[in-house]
Amino acid sequence: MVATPLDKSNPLPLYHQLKEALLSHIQSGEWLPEQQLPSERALCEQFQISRITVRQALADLEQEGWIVRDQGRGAFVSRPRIEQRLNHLTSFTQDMRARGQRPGSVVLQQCLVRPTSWVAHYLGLRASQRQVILLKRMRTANNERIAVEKAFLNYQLCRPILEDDLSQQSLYARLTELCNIVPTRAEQQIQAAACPTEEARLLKIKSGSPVLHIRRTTYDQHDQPFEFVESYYRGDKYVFYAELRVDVAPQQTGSVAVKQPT
Ligand code: 16G
Repeated sequence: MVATPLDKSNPLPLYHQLKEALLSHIQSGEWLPEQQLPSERALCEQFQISRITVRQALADLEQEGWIVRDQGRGAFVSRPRIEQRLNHLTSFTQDMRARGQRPGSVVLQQCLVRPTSWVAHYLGLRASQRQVILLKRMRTANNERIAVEKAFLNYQLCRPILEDDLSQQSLYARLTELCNIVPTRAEQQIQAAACPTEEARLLKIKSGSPVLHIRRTTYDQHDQPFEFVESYYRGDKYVFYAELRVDVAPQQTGSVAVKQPT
């Protein structure tokens, strides 16, 4: 790395200038994901600045998700975030494979439970349908913990899933194979949240770290809801992508009726 000296007459604080300088190495691709950054001491010497300034710049880069710091080992360029397109219905397995990552699951709970009135509402259950399958899984990409998903499945439609081994297989694939359910559309709500304690423990992040709290209701080929999922995705690992288009007024075809004055 060639260190351009920081400009002490610049009104921008030195830590901010250093942060921008380091960021340019990441954004240009000169520093690759997982590559180690120069040590704090090396940065102090190269830029002729104090350790406090270096630490502040690194803390900002870490908070914005550009680097990860490991006490004792140093700072490393983060892996790229996983992007999910919002206009396509995909499974976690498909999302990860599309990015060349190895999907994984740890099944935390797989049992029958009584649905809360909200779950019953989202799944469109009648009062007589008193049981749903709860499938709680930790989702990983290349063995890294990415999300905790709590899926509630319509028991009548998804019965074989209760006994199935979902630690190595895709839920959506198994639903199609075992239950003839083809996930066809979904309604999804995404909210920024502070990670609750239990999920933070599972994801090995600090309680209160930024996460995406997602609720999804997924419908089959007959437009029947079969799953309601509540999940927490690590905010530093996941990005949702949507392509937006302006509404275009429908083209008028055929003749236009002109009202005659009376
Ligand atoms: C995604 C879905 C989740 C679904 C899962 C199936 C979101 C927010 N959630 O993670 O609703 O249950 O895929 O994944 O995208 P699988 O087929 O890999 O088990």
